[in-house]
Amino acid sequence: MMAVCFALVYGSAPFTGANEGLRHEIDVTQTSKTPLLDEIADPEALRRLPDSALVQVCDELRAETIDAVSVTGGHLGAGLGVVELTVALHYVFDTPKDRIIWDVGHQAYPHKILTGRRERIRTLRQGGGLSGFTKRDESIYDPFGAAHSSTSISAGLGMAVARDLSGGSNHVIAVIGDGAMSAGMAYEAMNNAGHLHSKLIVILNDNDMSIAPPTGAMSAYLARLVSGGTYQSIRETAKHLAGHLPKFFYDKARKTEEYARGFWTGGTLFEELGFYYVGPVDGHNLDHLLPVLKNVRDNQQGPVLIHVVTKKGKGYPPAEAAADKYHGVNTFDVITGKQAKPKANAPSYTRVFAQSLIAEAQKDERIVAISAAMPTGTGLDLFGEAFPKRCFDVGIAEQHAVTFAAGLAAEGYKPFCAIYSTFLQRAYDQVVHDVAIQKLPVRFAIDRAGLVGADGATHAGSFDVAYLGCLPGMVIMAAADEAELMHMVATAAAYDAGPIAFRYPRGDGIGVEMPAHGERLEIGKGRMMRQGNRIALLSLGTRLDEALQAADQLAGMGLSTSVADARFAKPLDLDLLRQLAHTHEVLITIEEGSIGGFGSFVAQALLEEGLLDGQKPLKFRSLVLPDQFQDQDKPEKLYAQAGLDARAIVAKVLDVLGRSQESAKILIA
Ligand SMILES: Cc1ncc(C[n+]2csc(CCOP(=O)(O)OP(=O)(O)O)c2C)c(N)n1
Repeated sequence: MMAVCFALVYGSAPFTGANEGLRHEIDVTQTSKTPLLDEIADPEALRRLPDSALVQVCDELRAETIDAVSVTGGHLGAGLGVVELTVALHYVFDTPKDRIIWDVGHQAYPHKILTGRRERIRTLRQGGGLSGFTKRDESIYDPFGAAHSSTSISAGLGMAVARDLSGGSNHVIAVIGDGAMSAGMAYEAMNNAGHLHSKLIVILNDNDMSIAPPTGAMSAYLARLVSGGTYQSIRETAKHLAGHLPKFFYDKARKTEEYARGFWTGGTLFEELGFYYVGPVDGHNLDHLLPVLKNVRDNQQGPVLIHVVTKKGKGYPPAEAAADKYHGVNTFDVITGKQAKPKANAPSYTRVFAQSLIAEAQKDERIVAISAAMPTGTGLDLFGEAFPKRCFDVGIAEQHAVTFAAGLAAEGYKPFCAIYSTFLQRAYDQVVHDVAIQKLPVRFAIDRAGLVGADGATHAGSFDVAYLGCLPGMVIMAAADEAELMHMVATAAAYDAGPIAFRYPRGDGIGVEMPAHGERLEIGKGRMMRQGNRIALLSLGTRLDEALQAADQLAGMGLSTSVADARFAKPLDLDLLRQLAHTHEVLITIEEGSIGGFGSFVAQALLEEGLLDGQKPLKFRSLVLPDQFQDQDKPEKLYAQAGLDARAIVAKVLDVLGRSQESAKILIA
């Protein structure tokens, strides 16, 4: 249905070039009016169609993907680029018995549509809806969940070895992008795969894009392969590979020469790692894709890497024309491609970070900035414009980013490592071993702290306070608003005694007045926001606003409430803690983080200080994220579920005071 609508709007214009061969041969789109996608309840149904129907399936699938994402927002460009590949893989391989593992998983919307999830595709990334990534408990066609990049080859190799150990015969296919191929994990996996010689198929989906244009030598190397500079003729390659391949394999390869230019070229690096390299193959041309995949399926002996060249955003002109190829989009108008812009009353935290850092860097030329493939997401694109030589995008390589920063710090530079909370998890040993133990003053700018909404559990910044707070010498700040973030950037710029981190959430600030410049905060000192005498709310981060609202409501109930902003999770402000503990009946901490973080540090300090076992015991509680992974939804809903909004804070206070019936009523209302 959607395909028909889209064809009406665009005619056949967006689908140029890709499958001209098949299109001319059978001309399915012109002769058939019956939509095919409606008949494809699962890949079995797809496999019952003749080859000649697949161009039409691709056209409909592309249109359906565009229409769905126009309603939900989400990742669009990556999925559009793999429409033909998705159809070809499910057509050639026997899924779900054969395993397809999509790296990152953000390109899997067409795969979801083909694998029984079309009915729910317009619930993508919504509360209770489909995940924006692959997810094991969502479908048997998602054999491995993802969202963080560069895991597919390792997971695929594990599955291939499991198959070998149990005497199975299924195929395992890992589809990984050229961006994801910049991460160390991919090479660790290939190195191991070459050694184990298990039958694993890696499809390198090379669209010459990450979220931003890819950087680094690997990207240049792939470009050289694609540009033809290293193309070899099949005969030369056959000679080169003689002795490595079954005869039948390159007999087939020869036959495909006329339509698969460059088939069996010398993919030297991959070959050195123990893979048979096949490609580059035009990933939008089914005439090329199908025989290559069938050959590999039927003749595979060990690990094979198929280098497929695609275009991010393929087939949707606004996406193809966009600088980011519509990597991630808001809801949009299908005809114009114009995206809805949420109204913002305040600059985003990311922007405030970038502008504050630029201001600091103007004063101090030792400040440098590092991003791991997220220049726009972290705001470092702005820093890079201001200081091109002092800004480094190292690719999807968080581990390297951190140790690279440590090296810069060791030589007296002031590196700001801007990495989302969730992605910094990958570099934990580097934070411990290369930074913290050596007391190197690396500044960690931790964006997307707390719950992030539509991207769900894989992207939630839940754990950084817990995993950094246990490290000796680490200083951790959390901004309560955008002005605080500005001060924290200044504080980090001025702090040279060791590692320092500051966290801030996704999205817009709350619209506070911005100071003219950032001011250095006293390390380990919080601030009183409101003075009361019975209840004390001690907030870390942007829950402060909810704590203040809760204090208003509590005051309305006759409960005098203090509110303090801790600013620092480490070192703790012990004076502030003592004062709150001595002068209040109830102390409650609130944070956008997991158990084991700020609340746990406060509890430990209260115990150590003997503040919980005085004559009149203090009633202490700690509000943290629940001990479960929360699926995607609107952040405010997730925080309400987590018991971290004003209403839940009030309910908690009443509960602590023994007024549990009133508390329950508030929570039910
Ligand atoms: C460990 C990690 N770091 C950063 C990201 C953010 N991220 C998501 S997709 C992406 C780019 C992926 O590029 P590529 O693999 O080429 O796939 P494409 O989107 O081009 O299809 C990045 C950097 C991530 N998912 N995981």
